[in-house]
Amino acid sequence: MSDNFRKESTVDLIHRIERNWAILMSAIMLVLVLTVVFTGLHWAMMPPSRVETIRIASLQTNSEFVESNLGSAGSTDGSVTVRILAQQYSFTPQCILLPANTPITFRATSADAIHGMLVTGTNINSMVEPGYISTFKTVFPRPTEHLMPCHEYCGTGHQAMWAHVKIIDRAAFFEMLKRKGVNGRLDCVN
Ligand SMILES: [Cu+2]
Repeated sequence: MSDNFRKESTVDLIHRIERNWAILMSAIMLVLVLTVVFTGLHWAMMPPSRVETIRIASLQTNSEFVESNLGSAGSTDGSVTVRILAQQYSFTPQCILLPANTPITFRATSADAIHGMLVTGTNINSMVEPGYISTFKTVFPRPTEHLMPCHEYCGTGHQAMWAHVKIIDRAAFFEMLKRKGVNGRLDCVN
């Protein structure tokens, strides 16, 4: 009788422990899902919207990421597209120049390892992978400056890999772009 009672209580104990772990695991999963929902809605945190591939072999000879095409370019609809190339251990351009109050499209890719692109104080945060183009659309509300560090460990020089993002007055930006001509590309050096 007492043996039987002990067996049952051991089974009950195991069930209770298993149930408690199941509750704990469910709670952890719920917290993680709610974190994703909260950061998505409240901070507009989201993965880059689509997957676009690019051939690495011709990246710097025959693609939109050739050196002369890097930097900020104007579009006929008044928006600006900035193309950025990440490679060990720098971004090109080193200082990105953009206008305030203008729709901006970031297009970035890597020539070697996996890098990251994070514009501090904004929701721009993306991996930059060889063979893929990371795209991000945004509007900067006012002239200011941001740091843009690489946030994916990419090798021994990783900690020195960062760029500046300089936002200037819209009219001044387009005045500079006009002086560069139709295929003009801007960065802070111009
Ligand atoms: Cu890097």
